[in-house]
Amino acid sequence: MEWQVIDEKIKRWMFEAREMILASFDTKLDINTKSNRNDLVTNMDKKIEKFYIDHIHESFPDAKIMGEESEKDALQDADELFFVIDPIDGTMNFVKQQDNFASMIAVYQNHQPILGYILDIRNNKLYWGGKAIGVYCNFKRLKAPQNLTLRDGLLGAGLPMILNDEYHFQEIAREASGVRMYGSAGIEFINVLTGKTLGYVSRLHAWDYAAGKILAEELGLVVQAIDGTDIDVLSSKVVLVSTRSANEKINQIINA
Ligand code: 2AM
Ligand code: CA
Repeated sequence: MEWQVIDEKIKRWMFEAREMILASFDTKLDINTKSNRNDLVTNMDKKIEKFYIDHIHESFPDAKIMGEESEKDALQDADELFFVIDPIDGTMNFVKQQDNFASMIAVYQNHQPILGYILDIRNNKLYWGGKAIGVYCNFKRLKAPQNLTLRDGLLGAGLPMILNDEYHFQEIAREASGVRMYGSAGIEFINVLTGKTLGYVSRLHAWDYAAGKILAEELGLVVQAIDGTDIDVLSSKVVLVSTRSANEKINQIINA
């Protein structure tokens, strides 16, 4: 199938989802916890995921789907198309700030990643693209970010990395110009894609990093599971996305 056919539909669904999410700010959210008190799900996470899944089933009846809140097909089950969905990424920010959250979709064809989408809901900016397509913010093509060294830029991180000093994170943080924590993997990936930060490291599920990985690699950034395992199995792991130069330094510190 031509990627443009899939692309046109996904963009339409995502901007429609954005309208539904913005409209929900005027309603009372139904909020529940999942794995811990900081891991939230709302009626909107479930509604948007169902909205995406219903459209996928209708347009691509044979596609397999992995969604954060419901369906959990595996990549190896897919004959042709495989969709990875995070309806609302940064649910805590969605609830507490109504800002700094994203909606994300990644598409695999014949087991290969082909398209990634991260929609910054508040700013109405869709970061999208894929292999041999390039990466765009809405209609503008993004340039590859500068290959900054760890010393010369800001590093995004998930809080447990710092609290538990995972993988010598405190030493990594001291080497960087500073550490930033935005609370949404999607927003963090956008910051790395646009060169606002030189990297991001956090323990993530497949739906948190699938879209960002496709876009980051297309821009020459390096995406790695920090324990050295294969990242393409789409399981939960500590993921590092960064400039090539910062990746080398961070691995040096981890393996010292
Ligand atoms: P989510 O909002 O889609 O759950 C926040 O630190 C970032 O990490 C968010 O992108 C969040 O995605 C993700 N995350 C992954 N696992 C998480 C967990 N167990 N609890 C809270 N956030 C988690
Ligand atoms: Ca989510």
